[in-house]
Amino acid sequence: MTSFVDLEAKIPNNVGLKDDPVIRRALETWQPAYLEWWRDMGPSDFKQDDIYLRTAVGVGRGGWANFGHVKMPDYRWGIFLADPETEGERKIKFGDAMGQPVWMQIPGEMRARARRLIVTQADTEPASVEQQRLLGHTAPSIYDMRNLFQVNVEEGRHLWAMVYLLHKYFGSEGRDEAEELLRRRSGDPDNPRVLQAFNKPIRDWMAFFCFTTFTDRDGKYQLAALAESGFDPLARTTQFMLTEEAHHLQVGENGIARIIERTAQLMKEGVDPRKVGAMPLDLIQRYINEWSSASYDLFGGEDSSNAAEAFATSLKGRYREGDGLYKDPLALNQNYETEIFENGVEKKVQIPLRRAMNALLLEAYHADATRIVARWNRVLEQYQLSERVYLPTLRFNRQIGLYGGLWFNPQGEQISKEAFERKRTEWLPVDADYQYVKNCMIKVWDRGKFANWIAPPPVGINNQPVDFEYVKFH
Ligand code: BYC
Ligand code: FE
Ligand code: FE
Repeated sequence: MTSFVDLEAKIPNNVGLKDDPVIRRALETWQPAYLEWWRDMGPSDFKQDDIYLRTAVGVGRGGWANFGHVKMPDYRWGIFLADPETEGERKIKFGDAMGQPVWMQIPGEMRARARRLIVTQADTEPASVEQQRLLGHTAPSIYDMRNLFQVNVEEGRHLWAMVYLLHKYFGSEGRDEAEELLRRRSGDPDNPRVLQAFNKPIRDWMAFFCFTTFTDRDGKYQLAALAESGFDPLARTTQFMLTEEAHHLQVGENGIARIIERTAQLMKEGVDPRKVGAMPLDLIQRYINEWSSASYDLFGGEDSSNAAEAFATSLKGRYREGDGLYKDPLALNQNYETEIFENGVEKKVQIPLRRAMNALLLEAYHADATRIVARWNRVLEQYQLSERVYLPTLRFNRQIGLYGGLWFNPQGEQISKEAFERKRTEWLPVDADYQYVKNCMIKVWDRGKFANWIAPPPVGINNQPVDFEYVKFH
């Protein structure tokens, strides 16, 4: 079944806004507030410049990847839901409602929980744009600048995707939440964003690439879990968001790979990266440690009654639940085994499986991130260097969950607070690191030119050459 895509509307959409005047008017009222937020909190400057962006104009093959030069404030943020996979009724694939047809409206008893999940998801999108708003000024190339802005406009679209759900299915409470989403600010002590990692500063491009690798990857896993939802509009919205998310993850993975490549070239030539404004591996490692561990916390507690409820009510599934990966779609009468630490002694515990849904999702995430780090190490291998980067274990530097507030080394061995503090400057970035990286962030905006700390990409965007004019300055 293919939906009709209305591109002429004030708000491009494939959800039939034309025939839904109440919701259309509500969203058209929210639109100026959104644009005002974008002007104030979106990328600072560059508003008059033409950026080579892709814009979603449909959800079918290729439809979401239309490229052209656009001024960011003119970007066509639209509302797109993936088309239903099959004709007829989709059935719920997990939880207590398993086997029932998916819901086209949100059942009353699930309203509060669903709204909370949607607001939490929604809140991360504008937060990341706020966190990244100054990076354009120090872009290492116009190719990278374009990628930053592409990520930013799509996070803006993700906010639209969630705000549509709030307006359409959650009445006046949903409208209030949509307004609040434009009022909270990343890092504002009085009115912060909901989740911790979205209040951390993204100070520089190293942090940006780590964020898109590790924090956007939380997005991939959370969206995948929501894409299984019994609440059909949520499932189809998040399915479409995932197609955009893949690009954000590529930007991160390739960004760090290119930094490592530049560093490897210099090491091979016997040049100390620090002497020429490139990124030494130990510094890259500290950034990896910082952003991976901050992202682990985004999964919530390993043992969580919230997670159990979200699964039981068929609102949030496991990763690829619908692909039949799991023997028991009800997740009953099973335990998840993990280790806890009591008075410094490691001991095994059993968590009822439904309560361990956050832990399961986090494990899938960690396996994925492990593969990414292995690919980065292949770059070092290619340069015949013996040094490697690593991904810290799930226990390292946690604030939330079973290991929150305890002290572990990156390999996961429990250590004293004092031992951690002695090693802190080895494991996590300190002010001197931030200062060094800041000094390296010199803008390079000539076509086809790249800052000295990052290798050029092997190919350009959408079959364009690497030295294409990805940003036209005015
Ligand atoms: N920071 O039961 P618990 C993305 C709270 S990223 C602050 O253990 P639960 C993107 C929690 O709210 C994807 N608070 O965990 C990436 C709860 O509070 P209450 C975002 C936290 O609730 C890059 C209490 O602690 N999407 O898209 O099962 C760029 C106990 O929590 C944190 C989603 O997160 C934290 N890290 O899990 C742009 C999906 N962790 O109820 C975009 C929707 C926990 O006691 N959200 N708390 O007041 C969820 O599924 C869940 O809310 C969470 C938390 C997985 C986040
Ligand atoms: Fe997003
Ligand atoms: Fe993203």
